[in-house]
Amino acid sequence: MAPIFATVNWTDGTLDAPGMRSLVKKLGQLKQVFSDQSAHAQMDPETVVYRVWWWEPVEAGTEGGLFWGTTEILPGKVGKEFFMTHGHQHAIRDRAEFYGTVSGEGMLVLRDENGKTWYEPMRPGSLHYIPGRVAHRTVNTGEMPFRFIASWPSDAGHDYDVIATEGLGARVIEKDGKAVFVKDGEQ
Ligand code: PAN
Ligand code: ZN
Repeated sequence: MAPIFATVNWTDGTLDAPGMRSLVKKLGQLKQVFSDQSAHAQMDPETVVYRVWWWEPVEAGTEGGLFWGTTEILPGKVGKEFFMTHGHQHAIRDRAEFYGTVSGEGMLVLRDENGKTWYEPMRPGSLHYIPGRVAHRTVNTGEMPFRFIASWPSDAGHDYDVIATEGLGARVIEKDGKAVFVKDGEQ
């Protein structure tokens, strides 16, 4: 097998890989994920919220393979809610994932299949194991771009439907100048 060669810059998370893929998510594509609909309506739908660059060294769907990617969430808020990713479960539910923080500060919001919701603070160097069957979303709670690296199974797939309709059971909002994790139904 020919060697597969890619490089990652561990200081800023940037990736250089053969056939690298990327996507951009703008505010207009994330309408339903933020709670303050009137604040959302007043913002420019072209505002970039996050970007993902990733490497698929094997074909998507390959059992036993791995993918590698960098996510950057820009700083910002919709109303009091910090910019965040859409959030998902893996389509093959038992597939786990690693996240490792490169720069900035954020929170990893998690929800298991029993509806239990919790979070892990993300800081440069923090490493996060997301078990299978756990829905996940990341939030930029700082004033700088927030970047983290992820590695996930090539057959995991992404299921966005549950998060789009039900959310994750909690939101991260600014209160008195601080990022606060607030469970649904709490103040
Ligand atoms: C990550 C996420 C990435 C963007 O690579 O896909 O951070 O978040 P959304 O997929 O929720 O938009 C990952 O968890 N892959 O499985
Ligand atoms: Zn994932």
